[in-house]
Amino acid sequence: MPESGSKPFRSGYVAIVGIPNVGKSTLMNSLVGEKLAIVSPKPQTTRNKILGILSTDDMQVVFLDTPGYLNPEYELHKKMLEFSRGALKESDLILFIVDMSLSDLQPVHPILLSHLVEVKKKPLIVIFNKVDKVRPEQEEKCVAFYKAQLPFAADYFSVSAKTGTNLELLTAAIQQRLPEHEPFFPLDDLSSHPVRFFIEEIIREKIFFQYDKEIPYSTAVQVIQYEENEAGVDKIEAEIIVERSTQKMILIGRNASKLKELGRTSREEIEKLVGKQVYLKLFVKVREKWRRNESHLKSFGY
Ligand SMILES: Nc1nc2c(ncn2[C@@H]2O[C@H](COP(=O)(O)OP(=O)(O)OP(=O)(O)O)[C@@H](O)[C@H]2O)c(=O)[nH]1
Ligand SMILES: [Mg+2]
Repeated sequence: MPESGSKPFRSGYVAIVGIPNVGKSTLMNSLVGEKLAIVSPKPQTTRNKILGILSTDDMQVVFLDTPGYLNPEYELHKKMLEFSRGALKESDLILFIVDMSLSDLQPVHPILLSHLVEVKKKPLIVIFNKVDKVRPEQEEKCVAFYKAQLPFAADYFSVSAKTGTNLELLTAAIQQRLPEHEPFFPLDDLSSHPVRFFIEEIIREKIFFQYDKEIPYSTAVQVIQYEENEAGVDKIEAEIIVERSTQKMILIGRNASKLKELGRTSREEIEKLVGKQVYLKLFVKVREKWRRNESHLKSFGY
């Protein structure tokens, strides 16, 4: 076990949960100090449980970013809820995130509440996010509302995942509540997902930014080929799966202009990730109603 003077080494799993779009992925990225989870202004960006690791001299926090809680409309949503529930079960500590900038105060989502009840022995920290966006009156109202709903919470923090306000305080509070344990991962690891997973997520993020309406929600991405070339450019082939041929046409665009643009923005970020030039080829494929189909969901990693 790493030694740090007389301080015991602390290590544990920390689940980050809440409804969509409240800033869960932004918070994990800021706490870890690296962009691991994709972020977009649209809800339901995150679909998996995403692991991000923060290690210091005397602690290792294994964050589990999760899909936002919602009322499930199809099988994919049910899988997303199971990822979130799984994260809660694996965790030693729970961060429940609230978006203070939302104009109407909503009670804790009933499914999330039921999942929290299942793990009620674990310490819960309520995080009031987007403090940079709200006036003090709104902050006070929001804090009072959720404190009344979750009086058993171990702690409460107002933070900005985006600007970093109060994140040091939050990190200290997390450390205090982690069990004494040796690190679960090598200290310089940032995550445990393979590079392919991050490449798929990067392409999905670019789709969230480039397309509207149902397109981002009807899309899955799979890397089907990754050919490393020591001396030259790595070759990556990825499939974008949509539910209907009309969506395929929108994705590709006139003269393939949209797909080219998607390929360019994705490639630029993938190159930053792998630290070298890559050649990225995108294919678009239709798999009718894949979001409702168990075997498709499985093969696309859900
Ligand atoms: N102003 C402000 N915006 C924030 C803050 N945190 C997150 N955001 C923005 O809120 C939006 C949603 O952020 P995400 O991190 O994707 O939210 P999420 O909770 O992971 O969303 P899902 O994955 O869809 O459940 C993005 O546009 C972020 O830039 C914050 O502290 N302040
Ligand atoms: Mg997210």
